[in-house]
Amino acid sequence: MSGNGELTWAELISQPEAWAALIGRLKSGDVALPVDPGEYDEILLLGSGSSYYLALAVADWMRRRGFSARGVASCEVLLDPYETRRIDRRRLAIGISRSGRSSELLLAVEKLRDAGFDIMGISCSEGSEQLVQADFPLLIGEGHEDGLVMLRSFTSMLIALQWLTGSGVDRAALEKLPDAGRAAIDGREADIRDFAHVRKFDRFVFLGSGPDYPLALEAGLKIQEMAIATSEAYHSLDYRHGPKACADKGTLVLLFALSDQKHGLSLARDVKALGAALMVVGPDASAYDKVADLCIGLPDGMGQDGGSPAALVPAQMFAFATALRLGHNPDAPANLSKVVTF
Ligand code: F1P
Repeated sequence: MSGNGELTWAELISQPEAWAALIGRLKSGDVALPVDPGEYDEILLLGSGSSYYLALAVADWMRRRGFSARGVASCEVLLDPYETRRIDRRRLAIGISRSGRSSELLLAVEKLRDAGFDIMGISCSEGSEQLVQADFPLLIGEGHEDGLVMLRSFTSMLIALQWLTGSGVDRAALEKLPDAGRAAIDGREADIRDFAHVRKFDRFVFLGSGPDYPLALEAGLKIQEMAIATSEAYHSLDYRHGPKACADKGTLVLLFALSDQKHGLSLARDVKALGAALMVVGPDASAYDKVADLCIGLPDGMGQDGGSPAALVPAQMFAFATALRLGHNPDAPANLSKVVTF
């Protein structure tokens, strides 16, 4: 292998500082919503790859705050005429794209515009086609990345949209994120790296519920992109309904701690009984101390109504360490390009 993912690692550990800078600009009003989503009957968030999972995460967040929001993959908008039917409702599409250049997104947005949607675009790339074409562009420069894998672009765009559509209580919780990120990186990096090497894991499962489900999907994608391994992500307890048949000693299960501890602990015990290794991430991760192999706590504050961007950092670090264990360079993943155009 040539290269040890230096660029990717630098961008991964830069997240707390990027978030702090972004939160500073959000507080000062320098970054503001270019349009009021409250004026619309329906909001459709769309993106591809990580940006699709981000669309799911933000749609979930907005729904819990009273908006009628839905997340969808750009390709579904492009391919399914139902998504672009004309109806008599005020509709806003929020296109999400780090590069602002993904073909599906640009084509999907054109169709949505023809169907009567107003278009907001969020991107980390200044002057990108998506931002130029949007009625309401929003640039999050702190999320800009030179690496291929989406890390701080994902968390920065998530924080921005959470802040801009959240309440005062939400914003107070978001302000704690830079410290939470630093604690995970400075305090737990060695534990996570060691854990990634403790067994020759060859199966990677990510479980989460509610706001954590999109984060589980994104965590699984990090394993695919960085460690060039297959991964699975499920709604937490759904793991018992078939997927657990494949679990064995080579299986890593990362569980985003459940809001209901009784069900969470019961699932954790089942996972361990299958022989898999278990990592738990979340505000009450310590409750899993006696069951899990590794618990990564996070400060409370986001409550049960928000997936914490900081919860992704341990999963990103695990994927990075696994990539190196398997001899892959996260700066140059096989078969992937930074932008998919056609
Ligand atoms: C979306 C994306 C990335 C992925 C890959 C190709 O990009 O799917 O998530 O890492 O390299 O593109 P974008 O539309 O957000 O720029």
